[in-house]
Amino acid sequence: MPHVHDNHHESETASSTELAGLPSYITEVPQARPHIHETRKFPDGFLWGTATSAHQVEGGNTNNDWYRWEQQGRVLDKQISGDACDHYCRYEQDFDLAAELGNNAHRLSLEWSRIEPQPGEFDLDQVLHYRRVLEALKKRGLKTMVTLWHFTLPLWVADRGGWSSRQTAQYFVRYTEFVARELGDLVDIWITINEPMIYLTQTYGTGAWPPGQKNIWRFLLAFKQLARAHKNAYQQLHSILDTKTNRIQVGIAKNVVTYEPYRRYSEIDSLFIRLMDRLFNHQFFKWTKRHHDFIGINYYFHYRIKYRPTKAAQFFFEVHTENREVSDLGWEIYPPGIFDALLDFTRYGLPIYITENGLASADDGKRPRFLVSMVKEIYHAIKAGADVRGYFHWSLLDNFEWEKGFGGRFGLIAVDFQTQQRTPRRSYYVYQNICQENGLPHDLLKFAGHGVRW
Ligand code: IFM
Repeated sequence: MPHVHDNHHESETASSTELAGLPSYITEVPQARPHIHETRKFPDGFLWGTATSAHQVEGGNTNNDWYRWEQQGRVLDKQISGDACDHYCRYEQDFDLAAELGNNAHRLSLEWSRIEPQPGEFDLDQVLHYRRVLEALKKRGLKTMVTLWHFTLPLWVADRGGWSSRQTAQYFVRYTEFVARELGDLVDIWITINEPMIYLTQTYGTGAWPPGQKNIWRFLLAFKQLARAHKNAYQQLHSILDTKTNRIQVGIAKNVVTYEPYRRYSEIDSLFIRLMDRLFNHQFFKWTKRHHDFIGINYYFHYRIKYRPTKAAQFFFEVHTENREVSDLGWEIYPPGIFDALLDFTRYGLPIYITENGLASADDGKRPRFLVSMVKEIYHAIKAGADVRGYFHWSLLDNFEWEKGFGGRFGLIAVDFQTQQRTPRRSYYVYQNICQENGLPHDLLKFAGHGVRW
């Protein structure tokens, strides 16, 4: 008798029951299958990378709204980003570590406030800096995924109303045009905007991020403007950079939350999560139809939601995590959610990149298993029909985690913020194994548990 296990989602060899109209990943009946010792291979050309953002790693960003927020003591324990990881100066060393990791791609963001410190005035020295950064990646054989805007606004933009002002979308397109002309030759994949819904929730919803205005109207205004900015930037990038033989790829990085009713049989919880799914996960795409060449998914959250009509301040819901594995930040760890998200987003018929996925774990205790389990789910999602083209782990380095300061340690590489020393964690070597093999070797799978559903 063969040793039989690992049958979770293993539908590729399973026999199927025909049910008219339903997709094959639903109709195919998972069956026990013989033990496979080979590496679970990913498609050729799959991108394996890590992701960072300028303000979180560079250091020395003093011309944006986050700097001012930090100076006002609005970050946990009044921390400031300061030198952060000093990546602005140490990027060569950091990219050596990314290359040694076996990565073939890297996602980073440009700091708008450096490139355009004053309205319409562009700083060519900073452009040259980013040119060197992108060249450093190319030199190491890494493809570049570049985010134009990752949460920080130049002070002059913030002072003119930020995203709740109609002008900001125009400023953003002018900045996009400049970057496309100056750096377009070094960018492989473009992300216009990072996590619009998280940004809106944290700024005009909870007020934890600048400008810290809890205001539903501004929330909606900014929502519209972000969608407008993305559409215009998308068109601008294509009109400048497309050639007869090459159409560039432009998208966003969308934080996707998978939802589950906390009270399994509660109709109100179920109804509420459908509403949340629609608004949080899909509304932005509805407003920006035909302006995406791929779907970028940042996956961190699985919410077991209990609807609470009395909790307007928390958006009418509670998220429950009791008896669940959580990260250092208390976020539930739920790898099967990435499978569900990937399959859900096949509805757009576009290629998908996982533009972020990661875990806060200072002692790295949970990250190796987390990583293997996530990659396993992605493997199965691909087998079930999702056109996934790449995985970017958040993050290469420990970094400045916004209102939480340096507390959430997301790095495959630990950073000592006093000495700037970098120390690869155990999970760095686990990821290295995956990247070098372009897949999940059996030994790793064994270590995470073959039959895992987390
Ligand atoms: O650090 C953030 C990043 O800026 C956006 N996505 C989620 C990460 C972890 O919270």
